Amino acid sequence: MRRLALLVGGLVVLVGLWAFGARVTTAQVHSNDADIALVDNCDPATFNATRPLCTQTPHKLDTTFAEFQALLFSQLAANIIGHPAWQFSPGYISIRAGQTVRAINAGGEDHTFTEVAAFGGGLVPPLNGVNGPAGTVPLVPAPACSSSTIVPSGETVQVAGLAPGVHKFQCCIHPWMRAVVDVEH
Ligand SMILES: [Cu+2]
Repeated sequence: MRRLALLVGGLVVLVGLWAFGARVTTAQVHSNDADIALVDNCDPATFNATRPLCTQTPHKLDTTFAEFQALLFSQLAANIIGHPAWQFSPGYISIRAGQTVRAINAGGEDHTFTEVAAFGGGLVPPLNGVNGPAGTVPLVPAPACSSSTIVPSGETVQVAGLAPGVHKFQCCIHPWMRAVVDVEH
């Protein structure tokens, strides 16, 4: 229950920060846009047992909360690995300067698509490894996560005006969801 309490606390903080976010806006579809899907496989029946976390989608999502928790940590070391069905896909794209990146939440849970200077933890302590197995070193939240914007299930955001070079994006709820956007010079 302690983990659940922390989770709720983290989500409250996250919702409180919803309104902020720099170059992320709701999307207008342009054929030239590059797409990254934010995906998960949350089973509504078990994820919503204590509070609504998982939206029913047309595609049946069926990873139970217990299955999600079982794959949060590596079996080889006390590292956060996260369930592999929670991911940014693809995890790397190369775009031309001036192209817009669209991040589409194709899963059932809330996610964020937040640019960070370096990959780090998110805003939900248990998902950073707090209270994890003995020996776990919790991830330190990425500073940019303090002003991240939630992308609800079924919604899309676009990120425009990325400078040439390498940009890192992560989910500030599930910090193993990551992607690199390489903007051509
Ligand atoms: Cu996420």
